[in-house]
Amino acid sequence: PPPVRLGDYRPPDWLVDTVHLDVQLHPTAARIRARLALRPNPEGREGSPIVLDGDELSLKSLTLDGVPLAGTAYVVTATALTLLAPPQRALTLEIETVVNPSANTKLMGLYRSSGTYCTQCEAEGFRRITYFPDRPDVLAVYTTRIEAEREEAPILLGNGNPVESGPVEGTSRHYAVWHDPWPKPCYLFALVGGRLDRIADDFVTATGKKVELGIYVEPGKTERAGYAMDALKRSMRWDEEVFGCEYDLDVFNIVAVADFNMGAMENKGLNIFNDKYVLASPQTATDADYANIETIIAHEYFHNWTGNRITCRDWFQLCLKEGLTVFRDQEFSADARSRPVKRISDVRLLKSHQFPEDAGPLAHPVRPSTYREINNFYTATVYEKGAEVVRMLKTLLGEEGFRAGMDLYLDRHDGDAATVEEFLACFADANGVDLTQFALWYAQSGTPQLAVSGTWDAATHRYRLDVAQSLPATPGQDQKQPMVIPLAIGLVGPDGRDLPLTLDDGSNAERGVLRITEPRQSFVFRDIAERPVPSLNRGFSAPVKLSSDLSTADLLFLARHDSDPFNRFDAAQTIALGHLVAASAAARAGSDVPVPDALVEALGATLADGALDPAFVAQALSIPSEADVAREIGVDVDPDAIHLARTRLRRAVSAALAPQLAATYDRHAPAGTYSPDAASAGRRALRNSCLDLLAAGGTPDALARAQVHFDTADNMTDRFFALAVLAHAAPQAREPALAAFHERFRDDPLVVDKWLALQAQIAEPEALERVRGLTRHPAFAWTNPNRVRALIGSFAGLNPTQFHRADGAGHALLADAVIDIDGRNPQLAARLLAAFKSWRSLEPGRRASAEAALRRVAAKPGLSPDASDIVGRSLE
Ligand code: HT7
Ligand code: ZN
Repeated sequence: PPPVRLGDYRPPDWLVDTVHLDVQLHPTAARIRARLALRPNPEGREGSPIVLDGDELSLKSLTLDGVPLAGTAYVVTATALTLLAPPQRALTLEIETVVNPSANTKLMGLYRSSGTYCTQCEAEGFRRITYFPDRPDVLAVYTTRIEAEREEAPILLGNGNPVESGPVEGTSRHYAVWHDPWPKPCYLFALVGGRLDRIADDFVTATGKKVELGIYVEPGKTERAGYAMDALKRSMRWDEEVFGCEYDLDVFNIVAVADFNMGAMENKGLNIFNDKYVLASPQTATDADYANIETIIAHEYFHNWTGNRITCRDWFQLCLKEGLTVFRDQEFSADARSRPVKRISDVRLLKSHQFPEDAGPLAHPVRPSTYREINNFYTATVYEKGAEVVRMLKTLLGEEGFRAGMDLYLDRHDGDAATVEEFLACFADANGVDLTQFALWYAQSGTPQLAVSGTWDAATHRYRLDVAQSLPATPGQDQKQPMVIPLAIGLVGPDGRDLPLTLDDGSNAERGVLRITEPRQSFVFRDIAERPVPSLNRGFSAPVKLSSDLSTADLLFLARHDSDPFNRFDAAQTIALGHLVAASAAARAGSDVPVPDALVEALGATLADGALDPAFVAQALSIPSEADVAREIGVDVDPDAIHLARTRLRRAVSAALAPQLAATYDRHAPAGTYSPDAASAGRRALRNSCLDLLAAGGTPDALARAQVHFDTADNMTDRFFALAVLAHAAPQAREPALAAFHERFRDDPLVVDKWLALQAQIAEPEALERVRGLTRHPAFAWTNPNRVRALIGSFAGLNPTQFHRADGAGHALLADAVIDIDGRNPQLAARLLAAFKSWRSLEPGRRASAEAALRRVAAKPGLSPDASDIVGRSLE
């Protein structure tokens, strides 16, 4: 099919006011009767046919206003049901379809997960349930009657509020009716039927309305749902307090299922979750799992306003709900935990996932202008860069201006299917500003580069910053225009204190933010009596690649004194990265370069600073990843050389700081029973970082410490961290530890996923055979996305030396897996393929094997549109 283009958008020709669904659940033949009240759209084309989307549906009957339609009145194809010449007035269509939930391995539409019936409709899954105008700008009020065998599905859930339920007289079946009063697009439709346990709670909204809350999980797992419930209630309160958003139904339900293509889904009043992001107990979940649960519960809940009450006009506007909602969940977690640490980890995620996307063949704007397969645009660019764009809006407008814009957006567009332009207009109108140039952030792909240099004039006490911006060419975009970049800065005096930012004309850099709008700009600050060190892009105020003329000594100074915690962290990372790039080149040439004293000094000073938050110190101690170094090198990348350079650096740091690391480790011994709160998690993170760095030295002492840590751990965070240390650094201890861990958790699939993922990341040549062997392990299932992502996804995404093996076997393994998976679950296959996104930056030999693997996938007969879109763009 031809690509879909933003410029071709036309309003729908027909609207749907109400949808009545009667769903008879059955394992292989679920019957769906849909009654749609349609009317011509005054804004559509007059006299048009009714075109309803469909996919893998079996049509059983069709009536118009109660009269069966003649076979000549409509046409059914593989993708649509078209009523050729319908009367041009309000009318009722009744459509009966049958689908096979058990055979639905794509996990889109109505499917079964461990026997539970569930649905996934975003982006285009509703058309796999019934014929419908499956586009987000058709909003209707839904009433759903669900019927099933009581034995098989005692729980029946739908969107909105429960209306009635009861037995179907004279049968073993029962039913439930749900009504959702809020008009919604069909991608937010959901139903669930199954044998599930529930934890219940309630929440009283700001205006005093009581909401019944339920979290449904597989039988026997309710004890693991408590943290998710707590996170949900905190999210509901936060959204009232920070954005004035109150919940709008009598119930809010969450269901956790084991087979799910993504993290979770924000269906109105009935969120469906990958169980990985609901279930947690100290024995089975790590601190990172708890943090993810908190974030994702919040994210899906926040969609109730940003996504559901205000939805997207079309799928090009995806960032309107996703970027904004990620921004909101980031802010929620920042308020719930440490703001600086949250910012550091969000930026690390952005740099590791979005920057490579922007730099490779899959680069696309935050709001793309064309797509072949919308499922492939649920990307780090739309989500994470989309959130950064919203954050920049806040930085430019200030706290109050941003809130005024949000208030206007929530008020003006409640009930709408909106666009990015409409979103920006609210901020422009509320603040009396022009955001035309800002809108380029949505349209231009690629990561802007900022080159900054500073000059201090001792005679005039002036300091000048020269800033140049550029944006590299990206696929389909050769010519770029300058962006508006909010550059938060500080000028740090020799005593470590920030100097006043008074510009030459007497004005102040508002809130410490410079507005970069031109290709080249200079800013002159006055009354600067001593040479300052500039702290640039504080808090990562703009998602740019920044280069500066700061010396290592300047960076070291910032690492010690910057009042901005993000830049304190970043300064040491910049020193480490600079060294690793040089050391990788040296390793490739068969030599070595000494580790800069400045780096060891910076890390040592951070470790020694008792005033710092342990979670911050843990982040600061992390040496940039191999992927970070590869990205920095950019071309002709040799993963083996990078690995060697990084291993050497970690060993050197370990040797230099061993006594301090051991002392810090000892000082952070657990006190009391496990709690997932941020402060306790921070202490564990620091203790584990110390253990990791100590073990990088490979001394018998350090490895013995890791073994004790593993043997005595009383929670999953410590146990799994120690297992990882042993698996990576202690080949002799590896197998017994892995076996003991598996033995203990063999019946717990989410923990087994950790075990699979860890083995897939071992940076040794045996990893490939190990991964192959694990695909035959009884714990592994090609049909479960969590298992596949844990094993195959971790190998391709987190084991650069082995995935990019010089002999091409790693690339071949991924190609084989994708070819196999694609026939069952194209979305999963396409997501795995994205591991090739930086293939062009590899050295020639590896580049050739990556290309061969991609071409082999491309040549597979019957390749899905999902996978063929990714290989096509990757090879362009
Ligand atoms: N809005 C959802 C995105 C989504 C999805 C979720 C589950 C399975 C398939 C899916 N396709 C798209 C999740 C979110 O971002 O909130
Ligand atoms: Zn979302």
